[in-house]
Amino acid sequence: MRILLVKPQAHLQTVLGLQRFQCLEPLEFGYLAAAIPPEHPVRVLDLRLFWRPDAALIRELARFQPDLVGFTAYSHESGTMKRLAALVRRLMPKTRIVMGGHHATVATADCNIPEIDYIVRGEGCAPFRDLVTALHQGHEPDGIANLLRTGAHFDAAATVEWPRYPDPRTLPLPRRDLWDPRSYYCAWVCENPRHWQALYPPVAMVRTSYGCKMTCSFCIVPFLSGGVHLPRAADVVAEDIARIAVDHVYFADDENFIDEAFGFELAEALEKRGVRKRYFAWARATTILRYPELLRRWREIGLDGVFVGFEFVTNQELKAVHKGGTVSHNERALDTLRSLGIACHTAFMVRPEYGSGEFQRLRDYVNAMPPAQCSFTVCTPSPGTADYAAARPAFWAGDAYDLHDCMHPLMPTALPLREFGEVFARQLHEAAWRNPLRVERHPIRPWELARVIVAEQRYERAFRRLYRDFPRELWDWPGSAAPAVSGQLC
Ligand code: B12
Ligand code: SF4
Repeated sequence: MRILLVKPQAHLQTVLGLQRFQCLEPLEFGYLAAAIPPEHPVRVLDLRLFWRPDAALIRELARFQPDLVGFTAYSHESGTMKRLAALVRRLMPKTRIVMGGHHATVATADCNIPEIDYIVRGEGCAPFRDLVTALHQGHEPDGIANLLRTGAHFDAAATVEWPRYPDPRTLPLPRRDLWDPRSYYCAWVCENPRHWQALYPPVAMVRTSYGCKMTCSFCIVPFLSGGVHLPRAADVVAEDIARIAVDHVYFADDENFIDEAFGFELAEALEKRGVRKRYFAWARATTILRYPELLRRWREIGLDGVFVGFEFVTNQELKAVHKGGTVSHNERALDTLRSLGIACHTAFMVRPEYGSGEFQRLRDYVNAMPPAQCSFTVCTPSPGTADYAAARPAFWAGDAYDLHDCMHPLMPTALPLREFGEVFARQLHEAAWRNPLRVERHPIRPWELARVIVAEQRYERAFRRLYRDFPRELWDWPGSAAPAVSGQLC
């Protein structure tokens, strides 16, 4: 079986703008490739890296002649993924097509189209291995857990339950030989950078655990993980990290430090092996406050930055989404990180119903904060959550998965849409000046400085033009009285 694994390129300028700051490895394919018997040749085609992605796919199909093509997609990429699946079907009618990843898991019925043969929900290693084995033996897969056939065989009842994540200790070490590690990067911010330290180093991605014990209502993770945090074996993760060719590691966990014992165990395992890398992790404010010693330990072994979901600047809003923390927790977590010499990436959300007053409040708050890297998204419940089901009747146009990038408001905005994007862009612009690298005037290599300035400009422009992704009649419509629009957005 010749297997081609394809990651689509996003169509939204907001996501492409974000990609100018970070583009991380297609780790999902490293796991899938490691799970199947080695006699099957596998190639990874990451279309995010191409100027002309369709042409790149056509070229690769002609060269490699795959028997099986696998696509992955977040929801905002689902339309592109379907279009590419149709292209593969047209050019290579005998090639089987399988779809997996986040969108396939949370919106499985949306992937039940003639251009796709199989859908894998949840963690993909075991179902993918069994699918490859069945096809290799010349029969259609049947009775494989979390694998659905499409069309007449589509089993809608099987999509009702969430797929349970397997014990991460059963997962293989991901293959990292299928892509060039130098193609992946992240704008790397730290509190005390070395002089002329690279701003855009090559970055690898590692998952040390899966899931989260918390229940924020907009987030899909509690549904997928059943409210459980599942770590991999510490020595296996240490081995995974030790094999990585580059020096910087971005963790793909939902929450890195929520399990204190595992956090210490992994730090020990890394130190014992003499692994010396720089790390970027994700953690809740409450975790940072609960386990400052764990953060200190990780600082010692190379933790440079932590992404913290601040979400909102009022306790009322935090309570409404069951964040389980307060504004004061956020502020103290930021102080704790800074006192440890760890950079804090503070992530805020705005609501579609924000007017000028709420945007001003957010601006004032951010401007009064100690220096921190800031990012902003639009609070958008994930497909599959109860919040999503509750909000859906108010969406501009049904599910609109193609706009689900947590940057496009899916519900009518209080400000006219054009103004919403403008105010959002201004917020990004001002917050960029709060970045520790700027505030503390760390020397940056001139070409990297130019690169980040262009990235900021493009990202802001994407928000200024965000209204163009919506039908024209919505562009200047006062949000509160927005008309119901049917049909496809974007
Ligand atoms: C790390 C991460 C990122 C990284 C990027 C990772 C990358 N390689 O590009 C960063 C921080 C940049 C990021 C950005 C964004 N992210 Co993100 N991200 C995650 C996170 C935490 C882990 C994803 C991951 O890489 N896991 C590690 C790999 C190994 O696991 P996996 O992807 O799940 O793959 C397994 C299975 O899904 C399956 N599988 C996957 N693909 C395929 C394909 C086939 C053929 C098969 C058979 C199986 C299969 O098998 C894989 C192997 O185990 C998830 C949360 C989560 N728990 O999934 C959110 C998540 C995927 N992100 C999300 C979102 C919304 C975004 C952003 C739009 C947010 C924003 N506005 O900034 C951007 C979009 C970026 C983009 N370019 O598209 C949402 C997706 C919601 C949705 N319905 O699509 C999630 C679920 C977060 C959430 N809580 O809602 N993200
Ligand atoms: S938002 Fe973060 S803390 Fe809340 S449930 Fe999701 S992963 Fe856990």
